[in-house]
This record gives sequence, structure tokens and C-alpha cells, in this order.
Amino acid sequence: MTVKDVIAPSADDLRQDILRHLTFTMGKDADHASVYDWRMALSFAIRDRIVEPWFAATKQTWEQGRKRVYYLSMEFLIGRILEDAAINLGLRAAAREAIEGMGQSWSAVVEDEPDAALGNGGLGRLAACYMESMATLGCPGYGYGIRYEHGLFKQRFEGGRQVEAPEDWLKQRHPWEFERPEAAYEIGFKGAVEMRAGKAVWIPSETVLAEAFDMPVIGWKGRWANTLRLWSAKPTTMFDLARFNHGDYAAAAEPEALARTLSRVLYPDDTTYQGKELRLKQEYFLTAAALHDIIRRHLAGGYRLEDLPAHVAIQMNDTHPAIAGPELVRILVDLYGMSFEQAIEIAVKCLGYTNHTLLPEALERWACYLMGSVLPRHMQIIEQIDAWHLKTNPNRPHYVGVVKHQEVRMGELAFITAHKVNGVSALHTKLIKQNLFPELDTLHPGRIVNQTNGITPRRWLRMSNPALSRLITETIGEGWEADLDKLRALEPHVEDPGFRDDFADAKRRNKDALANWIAREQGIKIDPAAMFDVQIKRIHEYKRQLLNILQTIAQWHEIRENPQADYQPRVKIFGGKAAPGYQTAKEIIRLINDVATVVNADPLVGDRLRIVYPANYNVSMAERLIPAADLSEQISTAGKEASGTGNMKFALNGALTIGTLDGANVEIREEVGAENFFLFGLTASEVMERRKDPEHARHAILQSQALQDVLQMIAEGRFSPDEPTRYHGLVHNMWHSDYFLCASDFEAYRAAQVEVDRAFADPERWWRMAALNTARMGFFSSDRAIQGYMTEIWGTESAL
Ligand code: 26V
Repeated sequence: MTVKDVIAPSADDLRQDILRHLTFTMGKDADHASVYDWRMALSFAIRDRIVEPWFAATKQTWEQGRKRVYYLSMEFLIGRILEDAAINLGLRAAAREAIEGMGQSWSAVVEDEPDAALGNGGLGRLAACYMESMATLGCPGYGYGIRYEHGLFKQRFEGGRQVEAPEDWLKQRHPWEFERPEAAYEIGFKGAVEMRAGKAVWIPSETVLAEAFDMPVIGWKGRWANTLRLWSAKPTTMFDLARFNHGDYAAAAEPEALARTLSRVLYPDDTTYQGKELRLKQEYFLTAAALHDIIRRHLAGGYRLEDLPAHVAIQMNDTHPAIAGPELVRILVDLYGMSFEQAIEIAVKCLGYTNHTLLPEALERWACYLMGSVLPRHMQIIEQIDAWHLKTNPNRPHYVGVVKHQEVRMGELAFITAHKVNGVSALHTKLIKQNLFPELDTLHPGRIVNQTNGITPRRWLRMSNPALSRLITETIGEGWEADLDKLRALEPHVEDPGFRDDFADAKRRNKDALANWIAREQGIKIDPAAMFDVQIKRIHEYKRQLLNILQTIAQWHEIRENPQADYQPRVKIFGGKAAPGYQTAKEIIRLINDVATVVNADPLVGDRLRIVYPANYNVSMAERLIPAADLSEQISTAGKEASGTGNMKFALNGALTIGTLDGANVEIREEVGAENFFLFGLTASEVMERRKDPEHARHAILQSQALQDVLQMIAEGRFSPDEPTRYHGLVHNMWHSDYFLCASDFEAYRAAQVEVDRAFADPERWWRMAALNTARMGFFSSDRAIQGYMTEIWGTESAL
């Protein structure tokens, strides 16, 4: 088979394949099969149809000697795979018919699959969207990551408080991976560096084996497939039998213990950087295994190491794999005898670095003693790279550099070892130049470029919103899934009342489904005619879930004070996890749940205001919530959210945004039109100005009677009657610090919410705005983003 459109099988073909796998792979007959058995049988039947295009793509890349892209990321937040694969292969309809024809529920089978949650949030989900777009565009490449045994923790609430439990996605069989025991590399840690005949030789004192597990990533219409290769740690020596026989049982199992912990668990804190040795080991484990694999493949192709940049582009997803520069230099110099100057030149040509955050507390810095002990040879090379950079840039200011104050700064290291450094939205890229790396930008003009984030329309519209997808196809025809700018053709239809009704109907169907799910899962009845106002993302102070709940309290207070007035019924929906050690974020979660308890039980309010916070927000929950949302909350303090990608998913699905001028909100507003976006709040430069007033919080609170009332109610224990002092710390912080300026933006936010109500009260206006959002979001396809990386950073072309 060559690379071409796959031919969709009939439901009958698929039925036979499913039954064959049920019998021979699962060892069950149809009468005794569980949902799990059906899910596995269906997964294998679909997987069978990926293998051929996957082989064909790999073969073609070899034969044509194409340049490959290697996307190195500590996180891939994939979600469920089965339905997405079925969609891209064009066989969802047939698969559904086959499954239902055998008396099984499609949704039950599909929803039996656990999320692959190998990521924390935006950065990991972006990596997953980019893998899918690379496959869709026929960009030959590999993703490299870690096969964590436990993905992101599960969240539940007890008395409104977040409680974490370990996630265990691999306890069942994982039908989408292929173990590759032959692709394994020894990875070293610690030990010493010896000089032998003028050459540095690193003798590690600990080693583990990195073993590959491959997952195929199939693109739209199955025309191309790439590989996501995840590394699992195995002990190099199973067991020290001599020690065991001496009765030293724990020591005998030491190598096994180290290996088992290495790829055991994803670090759940994406907000504050902590210099943990295990985390550094994980980062090196991923990077070293990937680089060995890249070099092996390059040499197997018969190419010279000098020509690496012509065949290999390596993208570092944030600084987590930034040890790639030193590791590549080490391989070229220590193992292949190249000169340092030539090695660093090759490394820079191969490497690209994407920055995803400006928050100082999230920027990685490793203590030199830790780096020197875990990776002694790399520490030497880092110093050498730093010295080389200073020598080749004599104008470099004394305070700039990789190694400063006994720390290795990974951002600076990634910057100087990469030929391109990119931000993830226009505003973020501007701030990288102005605030994060101004001196390095001056020394290397043109190195910093922008690639605004994108999302895959296959998962985030076609798969998760069948009602709207159907309407779009009926209205403008096929093909928009792989050419999202085609949605512009919807624009003239927006003036057609019939089309607007259909658009509203599609939304209503999704809202009905969500209301049923919430009734089932939460036991809360919500009115599907109410406005669904949604904020879903990790809980963080800069994202300002606090601002949202403060405004919600103000709204509740207003309804109680003036119950006769006309209000637009609203359901406030929250979703998101806090890092387990992030106390303030956990306090915000508890406050939201406490307020929900009081408001939802208030007979005076009734259907006019409801608050729901389903626990354990994840990719699959996003797929339910986003298609049903009317209003998208994107209210971060300006200058703090690098881009956001949830903001894009909502707008594409016809939710209107209430938001600040932050991250990609700026560009979304430009695309959809200022009149179709509810803007409020200080700009990034106004935020910086405002912080110069040490009393900004107090001043802002004194300007707002509503906010004073809200803070008063919280302080009095209205939402924590069993413990009135519960939120004293939070209220005190609002008055005396409020670093993220909830108080300063409060009145503007409230006014914008009044505007939202006014628009919602006018359905003709609302649905025109909503449909225009969908029609104008084409720019935010991850296909556009990947095309940008290919031409401006990677220098690769589509193989299709
Ligand atoms: C930092 C750390 C520190 C060490 C422990 C584990 C860990 C994990 C992640 C991070 C950095 C997270 C940065 C991040 O997720 N940034 C988000 O990237 C999205 C994709 O570009 C973007 O849309 C969001 O605005 C940005 O917050």
C-alpha cells in the first residue's frame, strides 16, 4: 500500500473484524463480553487499519531521505484515542453502526477508555495537537516523551476540598502501543569524569535502560502517520545475586528500584519550579534516549554526522529537554571525536526552543552542585558552552549567562543552543523580547520568532461537536476539517435567520446533553436554556478563578437584594485541578465549592444562578463542556497567560469570550472582531504601572461597594458558617497584596458581565456573534501553526 486516502470499510467488514478480535485476541464470545472486551476488540479492529499507512509513511521517509522533525516533550496530554483514530480514518460512522448492530452502546464503549493524561495542562495538550497536525500535514517526524506509569493525579472533592489519588491508566491493556524491546539504550547518571589521553570519559555510577514504546499517530483521512515514541525505564541489571545471597535484599534490588521510580509518575506541579533530583533525571532520561535514537537513525541512513542539520530538526518543548544541547555536544565530542566548535555549531543548527511561560517561579534553574552530581560531564560542557558564547559575543553584559549564582539557567541555555526561539502568541513573543531575554535578543537579532498556538479541529470540533460539524458541512460542504479557513464561507449565512436557528439548535442539543450529564453525575438540575458560563483550566492565581467567583458572589447578592429585577439565568461552570502543594489554589477551589453549596441551596435565587464544579477535569471532560458553552472565561491578569488554547477551542465552538488582552486573546479578538468579544481589564503595560502603587488593592476595593460587600460576606463566614475564619487569609491578601489585581479589574469585569447579559437577552444578536466566532477562527488551526514551524524553524516540507 502506498500513501493515499484509506478506503473506508463497510460496517459489515468492521463487524467481522471486531468479532474476530473479540474471539481470538480477547478470548471472549459475544454473549459474555464486557464493555471492556468490546472496547478492546473495536480498538484492535481500528488499529489494524492504521498499521499499513503507518508503515507506508515510514518507508517513504526513508526512501526519499527526508528531513525529520523530533518533538521532545516531557508531556503529551492525549486524552482518549479510539474515537479520534476512527474519525481520522473516516470510519466512525461504520464503527458505530457495527457496534450498535451487535447490541452495544457506542458511547459506553468509547467512554470506557481512560484518558492518556501524560501532561499537566496547556503545554502537554499543545504537544498532542501538534503531533496530530504533523501527521495531517505529512510532516515526517517523531514525538519523544516518557511513558509515565501514572499520569496526572485524579481529583475528587471532600467537603469541598481537593483530594488527590494516583492515576492508573496502564492497569488495563493499552491497545495503542507497541513495545520495542530492541530499541533500548543505556542511560547513565552520576559517577565521575576521567581524562584519558586528553579525552574526557564519563563513567556513570548509575544506569537505567530506556525502552521504547511506540504509538502511531494517524492524520486526517489516514494519509500519513507518524510515531510517538515513549520511553520506559527498565533496570540494566535485574538483580545483584551476590548481594542477595549475602542477605542484603534491599541493596540487591537497588538498580530495579531506581529504574522503576524514573518513569513512574508525572510531576504534577506546573506552576512552581522545584529543584528535585528525580525530575532532573527524568529530563535527562528522555533527552538522552531521544538523542541516541536520532543519531542511530541518522547513521543507519548512511549519512555523516556533519550533515545532521540537513536531516534532523529537534524541537524543545519548553526548557524541560534543554539538556539536549549539552548532550548532543557530548555525543559528538566524547563519543565521535568531533571538535567542540564544530559540535556546538551542529547542535545549534538542529535545535529549536519554544518558551511557554514568563512566570519567574516556573523558569527552570538547577543548582550547580545538583547538575554536577547527577550529570558531571554535562556540567563541564555547560560551562564550556557558556564560555564559548561569551567569547563569540564579547558584548554580552556581565549579568547575562547560563551559569550565574551557582545555578544553571535552563532558559538561557536553551536560548543559546538553539537557532530559533519562539513564543506562543504575538503578545507573549513581544514580552519575551522585552522582558525575558532582552540582552540575548540584542545579541541574536531575528532568533526570537512567534508561532501562535493552534488546536486540532479534528478533535476539537469534528469529533467533540458532531451537531455543529454536521451543520457546517451541510452549509459550506466538506473539507473544512483540513482547511479551517474555509469556515469563512459561513459568514454570509450568519445573516440568514434559518441558519442562526440551526446554529442555536446545535448548541442547544449540546447543552441538553451536558445538563443530563450534570444531573447524573452531580445531582444538580440545571436549565439548558440558561447561559452556560464556563471557566476550565488549571487553578492558578494568575488565571483568576478568584475574580470569577467574587463576581459570582456579587451577582448572588444583587439577586437577593433586588429579586424582582429581570436577570438572565446563568450556570457558572468551573473545572480544574490545583497542584497538590499549591495551598492558595486549593483554597480557591474550596471557596468555589463553598459558595456553590450556599447559592445552589438558596430558594430565593432559584434557576437564576447555579454553580457547578465537576471534579477531575480532564481532556474528556473538556470535550463535553466546550461544545455546550455559551460564554468562555479567559480572564488572566494581562501579561501572564502565554497564549491559552482553551480560549481557541471555545470560540471555534461558538462560545463568546469574556477576556482580557492577554496571550492569544488579543489575536482571537482581532480575528473575530472586537464587536464579537467582551473585552475588559488592564493591559499588560497598565498592569506593570498599577503595581507601582503599593496600595493598589486597597484603593481599588475602596472604589467598589460591590467588592467591599463581597469581601465582607466572605470574611463573616457566609460561605463557611461552620468555620467563619476559614477565608480570613484570602480576604487579608485581597486587601494587602492582590498581586494578580483581582480588585483593580473587578468593576471592569462586572461591567463586561452586564454587557454579556444584555447580548444574551437578544438572541438574534447573540447567535450572530456566536456564529461569526466560529466562522472566523480558521487561523487557530494547529495545521497553520505547524506549517509555520515547518517553514520558519524546521526547514521541512510535507511528504504528501
Ligand atoms: C513547568 C514545570 C516545572 C517543573 C515541574 C513540571 C512542570 C511542568 C510544566 C511547566 C511549565 C508549564 C508551562 C505551560 O504549561 N505553559 C502553557 O503553555 C500553553 C501552550 O503553549 C499556553 O497556551 C499557556 O498559556 C501556558 O500557560
